[in-house]
Amino acid sequence: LGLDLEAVRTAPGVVLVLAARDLDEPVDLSPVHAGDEPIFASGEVRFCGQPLFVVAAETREQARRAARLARVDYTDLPAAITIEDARTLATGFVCEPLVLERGEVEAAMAEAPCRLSGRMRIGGQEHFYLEGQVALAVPGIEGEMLVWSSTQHPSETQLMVARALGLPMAAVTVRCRRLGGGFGGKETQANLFAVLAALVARRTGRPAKLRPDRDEDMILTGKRHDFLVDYEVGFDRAGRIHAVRATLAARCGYSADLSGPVTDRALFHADNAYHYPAVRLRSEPWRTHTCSNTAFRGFGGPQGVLVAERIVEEVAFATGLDPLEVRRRNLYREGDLTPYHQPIEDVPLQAILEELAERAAYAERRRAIAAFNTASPVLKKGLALTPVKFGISFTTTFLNQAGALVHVYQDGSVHLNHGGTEMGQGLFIKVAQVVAETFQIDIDNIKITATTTGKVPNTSPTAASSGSDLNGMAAKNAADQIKDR
Ligand code: QUE
Repeated sequence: LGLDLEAVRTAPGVVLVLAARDLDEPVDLSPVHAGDEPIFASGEVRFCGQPLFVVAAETREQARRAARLARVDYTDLPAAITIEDARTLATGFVCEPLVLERGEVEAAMAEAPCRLSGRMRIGGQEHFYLEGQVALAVPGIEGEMLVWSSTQHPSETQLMVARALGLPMAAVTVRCRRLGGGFGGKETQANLFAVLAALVARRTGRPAKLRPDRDEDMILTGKRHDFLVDYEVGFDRAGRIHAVRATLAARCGYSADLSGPVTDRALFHADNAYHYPAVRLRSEPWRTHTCSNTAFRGFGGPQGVLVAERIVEEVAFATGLDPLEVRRRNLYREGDLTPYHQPIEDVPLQAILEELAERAAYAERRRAIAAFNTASPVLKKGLALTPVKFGISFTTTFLNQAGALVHVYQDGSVHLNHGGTEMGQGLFIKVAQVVAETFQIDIDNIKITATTTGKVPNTSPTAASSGSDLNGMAAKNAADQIKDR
């Protein structure tokens, strides 16, 4: 109903206050669905914690104190907080649902000797990167902007800053030496802080740094998608699965962000390592009035895998078979088709699983645990051996590319730069090892330098289990070319 920022503007140390109405053009932060993610709420607040304005002051402490002085008048609207709420209020989807279908699922389900159905809830998760979100924007000559950002996706941060400032991408440089952890939480979510810092730097002509406190960071930024899954499985007394039907409903939050590819990937993993002879899987990417959920290690894959494993455990319970036996009997074999119609080739699953079961003494340990549990009324133990099929690389296939820039100087020292970001996973060392191996030199001769959009353009995010493969090959390609010359 109203946003009164007078007390904020006149607070000690305040240099600038910007709300939606102060922007020349609306600024949108949506990575995929344009117009879906305004930088500031105006008129309608779509989740508790959505940014309303930014305040710049001489010190961080002054800015934080001033921000508290805003006066906001609200009227409550019906809110969809959970997936069930979203269904009741019919808030709709943030993007198109996906359906994966193969075989005659209705017939196979009807003809299966046994059937069971269930519902499972999979919780979300906060990334809890040790270093919080942070950005520093420094205005340069002729409208240029240099941004240090804790981002897993410098090229997208560059694009967002350029759009917000009405600059060509060539006038914006985004730099990142390393992140204090990412886990998916800085793939798109870093953009907000970088763009806010850049907007302030542009207006004031001064460097601007934005570092939210942990609580603000947690309230503002997206998390792992929680899911509500309804499933039905047809099977026989030997524990063989005949048919699976499942709906994977996800809480996406107020905007699409990466929820499309996340919920797609949940379906791509809802078979885990098992052949479903007939299958129908559907995603429901629900819009809710909560923070916009985002990439998080596995990117929907873990949620999908849990569905398959719950089904296996239910079948084991219903048939009285050991769950490992149910897993064995349903493992993919050469020539099987996945729900996404990919033929399974070169499948080592069976051999790996048998070797692990043998070497880990699975059967003996299960027996020992059963004996322990019989004798122990309160403390209980458990043991599972679970295979995983995981699809590394981006489902948005054009993102499966990388670049590197390698210089060899007169003294033989090597300057290595590539498009990946280092966030504690050891990527920089791995890529340096590739270059050292290619040149047949000691790794001490290689200087690894900060990731910057000024050296390698148009990079993909460091994500999708692909950072080492993509950037390592780009660096190898560069080193090979230099060696050939
Ligand atoms: C893991 C993934 C994907 C990912 C991030 C991950 C993935 C994918 C995208 C994606 C899609 C569209 C975009 C974008 C990223 O991100 O498969 O920036 O515009 O398609 O951590 O598997």
